[in-house]
Amino acid sequence: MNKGKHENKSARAKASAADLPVNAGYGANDPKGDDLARNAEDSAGEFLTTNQGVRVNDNQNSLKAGDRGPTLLEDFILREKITHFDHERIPERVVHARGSAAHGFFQVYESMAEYTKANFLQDPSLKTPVFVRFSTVAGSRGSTDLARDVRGFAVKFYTQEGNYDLVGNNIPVFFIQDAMKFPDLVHAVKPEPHNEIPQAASAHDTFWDFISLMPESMHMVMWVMSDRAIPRSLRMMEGFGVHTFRFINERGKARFVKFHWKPLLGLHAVLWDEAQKISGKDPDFHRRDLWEAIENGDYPEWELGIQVVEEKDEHSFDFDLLDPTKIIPEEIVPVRRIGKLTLNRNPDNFFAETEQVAFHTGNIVPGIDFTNDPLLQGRLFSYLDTQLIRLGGPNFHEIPINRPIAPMHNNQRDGYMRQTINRGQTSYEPNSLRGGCPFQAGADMGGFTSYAERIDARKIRERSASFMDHFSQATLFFRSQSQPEQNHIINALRFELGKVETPAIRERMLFLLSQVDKALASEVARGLGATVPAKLDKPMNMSIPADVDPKKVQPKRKNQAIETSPRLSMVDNPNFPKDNIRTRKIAFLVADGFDETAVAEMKRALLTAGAAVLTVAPRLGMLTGANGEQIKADLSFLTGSSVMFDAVYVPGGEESIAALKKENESANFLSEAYRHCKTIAASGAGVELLKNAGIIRGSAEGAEKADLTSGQPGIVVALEDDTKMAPAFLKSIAQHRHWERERAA
Ligand code: HDE
Repeated sequence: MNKGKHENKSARAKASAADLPVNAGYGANDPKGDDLARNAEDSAGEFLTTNQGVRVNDNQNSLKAGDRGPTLLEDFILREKITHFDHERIPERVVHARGSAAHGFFQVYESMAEYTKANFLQDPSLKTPVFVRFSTVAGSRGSTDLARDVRGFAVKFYTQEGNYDLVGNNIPVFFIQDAMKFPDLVHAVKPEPHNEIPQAASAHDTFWDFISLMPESMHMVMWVMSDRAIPRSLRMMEGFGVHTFRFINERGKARFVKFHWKPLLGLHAVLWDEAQKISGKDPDFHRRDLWEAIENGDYPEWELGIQVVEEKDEHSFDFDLLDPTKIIPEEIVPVRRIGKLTLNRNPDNFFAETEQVAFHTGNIVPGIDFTNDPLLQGRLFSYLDTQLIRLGGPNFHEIPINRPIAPMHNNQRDGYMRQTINRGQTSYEPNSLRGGCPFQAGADMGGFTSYAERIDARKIRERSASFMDHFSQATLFFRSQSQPEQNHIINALRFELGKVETPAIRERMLFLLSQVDKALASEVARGLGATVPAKLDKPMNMSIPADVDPKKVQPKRKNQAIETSPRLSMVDNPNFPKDNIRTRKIAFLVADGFDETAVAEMKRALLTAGAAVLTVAPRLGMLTGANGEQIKADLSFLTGSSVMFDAVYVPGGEESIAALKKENESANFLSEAYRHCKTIAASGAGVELLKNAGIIRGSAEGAEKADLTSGQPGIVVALEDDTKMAPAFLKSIAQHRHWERERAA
């Protein structure tokens, strides 16, 4: 009888998966998709019911005593509906509350058996399902996507050996070296406790107060003040595992490993002015971009990179491999790209999947192991613990998005919301009553064995002396940036410290910055109308135990193997050639009377190169071209804005340009795109609109005809039809931004 019941259940599960609309995305060869389908529901063609399955006849009115009478307590339908509603919220994540996620898969390029026995890294034909959640750190669940912040990059691999979570960030280092400081860091960056201001911003006193007393944070501070903290798209940023982990192969040999995610669309950011404007125009900018890319079939892709270090080389660097405020420069240990992550399916339900997914650094599989990085060690405790309060009990592993596709059997029992109906008399081990089941797996049967690292030490509460170089890599990062990127860091610091109200905090920060780079500190000071102090009243590092002599724990620089690392820059990074415009968004400014041929030809060229084109016009509705052809206005100057685009094109058509000239917004649109260093193109009468916006001055006809540029970088113009125009425009967009213009400005 039991067997029959079981069969019915799986038949029903199959039926419900099959009933789902085709676009639900559960494709063949997607074991996690199939697993999720067991819980998916779609009400198409169904009656409305209560949670008990009773059909509801009236969903408009509560049950009352008479026409205008009080509502009756007996109204179980109303009570059930309202009670459920009252309990719809769960606590948001204490950090990384704002996030967006997608499903996909990972495939290794070739077997990594030499380094690791992890099953999902052996067979290039194996597609491992993944769920990836991107996030900001400081803001609450409803905060803007474009806050200056670190981005979380958390990947759950549903491997055949169990779930493996690589819970990383888009910045390869962290603010602090020891988990003990994490609550302090987070309290400092979150809105201030007395007035809950500001939201999703580090630009306030408590954050910089803390940082100014924690010199170990200076390397991370450089990254967070750089353009890395305001990505153009979640699809265009790197990811990093941050800590050093271990790979273990079948023979038990261990090596150190650092993980990287390299975006195939390149590495791009927006400007801070743009970020702030996007936060108003479209606070969901990153979430929308990720969602739309996947809906359009432009599946985001990253390559998984590894830096491998032999155990014997553990101490051969000028930093400690266990220190999470340090990178291994790629010039010293190159990154080998070993596989590809593709995101190809949006979640069906934000709450069920993106909100309820529970990542945990402790979720590892045989072949991967931890190191003694003190930040990682603390995380190993924190992630499981936080889910207990956030998801309400110990059974969150049963929530569909969290359950593994690998079989799961143990003697853990009961607790709130237990779903599994464990059969049998025993819930302990060893047992004889059930033949010892479930039984332990030997290492040869895939049983996890921890790496037998030798430990021979005293129990101490101390920071290793090998962790004390807080500035060298901050300097390396700053000096590896191009001039415009350095300017952005300086301006970001001027902005952030400019919002700090306590002069002593600014002063301490200026002193710390002077330890990174003297010119950086004096430039920031100039913007703040302050001077860099020659010394501090108190020791630099105030994050020290009560009984330790502060002098003993002050930062010490070590000689560095390299002076610059081009792979730390976004502009000059040899890993990311600026050679494509895939999925970039281009605005066409048009009005009635536009030049149809120019629009059609430029659109064709852009679409062929994988970009997206949207028309922006004085009003919505259909627009009629000079020869009577019609196109739809996708956005008006009210609903569209230049900050939502990567480049702008103004096609000709006398009437269209005359109409656009009358719109103040067209000049704003263009001058903002110009200020943000974006590529702007115009053809025929369209060139007039650029003149109208003050982008081209006087008559530039000679230059325009000669080289299709106005003599200014990123401004492509042609007075007459010119077949070279589209290629010139495309090449210019691929550069992403033309920073020379910023300097000129
Ligand atoms: Fe986290 N972190 N973290 N973190 N973290 C959380 O877990 C924590 C750290 C990261 O999309 C929390 O489920 C401690 C570094 C990501 O759901 C919590 C320490 C890195 C996410 C937590 C760190 C991260 C989190 C909050 C220092 C980059 C979002 C909610 C010892 C390598 C995952 C939750 C998602 C989330 C603790 C430091 C990445 C409280 C104690 C370093 C991407 O458990």
